[in-house]
Amino acid sequence: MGRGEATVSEPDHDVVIVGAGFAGLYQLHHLRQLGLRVTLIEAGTGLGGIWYWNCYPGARVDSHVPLYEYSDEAIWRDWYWDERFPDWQALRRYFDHVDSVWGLRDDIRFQTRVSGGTWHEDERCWELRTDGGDVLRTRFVVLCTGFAAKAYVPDFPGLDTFAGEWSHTAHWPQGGVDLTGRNVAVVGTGASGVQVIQEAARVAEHVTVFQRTPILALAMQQRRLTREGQDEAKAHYPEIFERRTQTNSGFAYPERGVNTFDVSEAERLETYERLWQEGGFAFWAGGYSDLLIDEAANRTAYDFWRSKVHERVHDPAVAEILAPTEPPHPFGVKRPSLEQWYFDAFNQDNVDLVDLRATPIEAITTTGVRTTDGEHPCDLLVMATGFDAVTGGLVSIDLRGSDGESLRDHWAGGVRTHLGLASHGFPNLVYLYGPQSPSGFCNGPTCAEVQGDWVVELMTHLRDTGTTRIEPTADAEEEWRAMVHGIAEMTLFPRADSWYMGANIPGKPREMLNWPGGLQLYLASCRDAAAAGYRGFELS
Ligand code: N01
Repeated sequence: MGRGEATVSEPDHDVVIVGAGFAGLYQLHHLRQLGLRVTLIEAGTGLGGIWYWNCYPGARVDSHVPLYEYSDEAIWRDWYWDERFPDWQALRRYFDHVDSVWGLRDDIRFQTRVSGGTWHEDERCWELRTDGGDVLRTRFVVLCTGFAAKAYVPDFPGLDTFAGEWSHTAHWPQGGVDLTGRNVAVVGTGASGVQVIQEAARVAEHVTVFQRTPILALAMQQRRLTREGQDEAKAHYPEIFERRTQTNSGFAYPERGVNTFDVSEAERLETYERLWQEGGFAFWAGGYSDLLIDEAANRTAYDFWRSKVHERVHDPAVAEILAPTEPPHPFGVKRPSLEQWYFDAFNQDNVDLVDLRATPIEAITTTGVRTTDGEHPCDLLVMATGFDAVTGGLVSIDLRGSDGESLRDHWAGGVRTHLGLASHGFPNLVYLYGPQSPSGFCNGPTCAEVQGDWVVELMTHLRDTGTTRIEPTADAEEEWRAMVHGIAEMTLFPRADSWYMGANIPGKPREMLNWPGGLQLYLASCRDAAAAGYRGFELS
């Protein structure tokens, strides 16, 4: 590759990237600048990754701008948003703007899905296969498929007999589905469910919400943004972008370094109220340091949250299902989502709440959803049932490593990675936003840049040293895995059946799937490894 002394024949590509979201586009832009021959493969017809697929009514990002965008001034200088939390259409326009600045499309193959790949040791290259029957030969593969690339639809009996329309939120028809006047049923109350439910409540004739676990949703506090306001704010963008790389969540909330019981109850409640009014994830990521570690501390946050919901929901019985006295799990260890009028929707006559803990789903019928207390008719069934998150998208590509083992088999007994970036037995393959990396615990664009920069530096090193093979050792994997699990055990995260823990998918090993030690310790580990000549990797 490039300037170094290649020891083996050159494949067609230096790098093939999979996925045109924040991470993939960043890689394409920067790796091309190294003079590498790079192609990006994308299954959709447009840019944006998750924002291409998630086009259900109400889909909008839970991280506010400018934190949720690239830090490159060439991009933000001339870009203006209408809202603090943009919707999927605005995000798609943003990605088109990114393309107009970085000029990416010519190196992207759209409507192409990578179905599998085989490592060829003799030639030190990957042979990737696409669903269209093409083969690409490349020295390196960078998977940027995101943590939510594989939708999960529960195996409800009778789903195939449903006579109305149904869709998973992440497979929403690109042409849209009008909810006006429809009789809508929504299964699932995660981030996707909350958004589609509050939208449906405004226009549908009737909405039935099927809740299994209450969502501890926070107030979004959406605001319109003006052009003038953004012009003023742009003077501070460089500091803001710098700041987000120095936090543990990739946001820019000040990390207070104060524990919950270090302050009086009055001060604590004042702080909670201020964070609540700030909106977004401030209440989650900008509060007391022991929130996710100390159960009693956590309970104070839960009780505050619960009081906010009960203030808004008129029927106390409904409020108790949405926000029970006893927490379903500690606050914030299952991802909270952001809501605008979600809780108010339950005061409307056209919205019903079904508590699946009391009356579970038995089957989908031709005309609706049957629970143990009877049939709930609908003509549009929305599965907001989430994802085989973090690992699902990666293992659904049939990748065969140096000994012929698939990535799926390599992880069958639990995920093994080095630095959440690469796996033993899979040379020249890295994944961004993947398992055992900050992934679901880090603001997406921040992670795309800081983790992405590490990969770009790695590729620069390989190019400059003529290195044609890199693979993590089995020992390094074991060490990283032990560290991820050890840190997770010190937190309250294992206490929830969340996608963070792989616990939302029946049969999936229950384990911490994200790096739980914060972005700073993660970056320090990555940088130390690089400074020590890529410790934990074998290079040749
Ligand atoms: O998925 P989820 P999501 N019977 O897994 C329920 C990101 N995201 O698509 O909690 C009945 O959170 C399940 O119930 P339970 C964001 O990171 C971001 O909403 O397992 N119900 C749960 O209520 C988010 O965290 C944005 O008991 C069943 C729901 O389905 C992640 O994607 C927008 C069930 C799944 O919730 C995933 O969010 C959307 C069953 N058999 C998504 N199986 C924004 O940034 C599952 N459920 C705005």
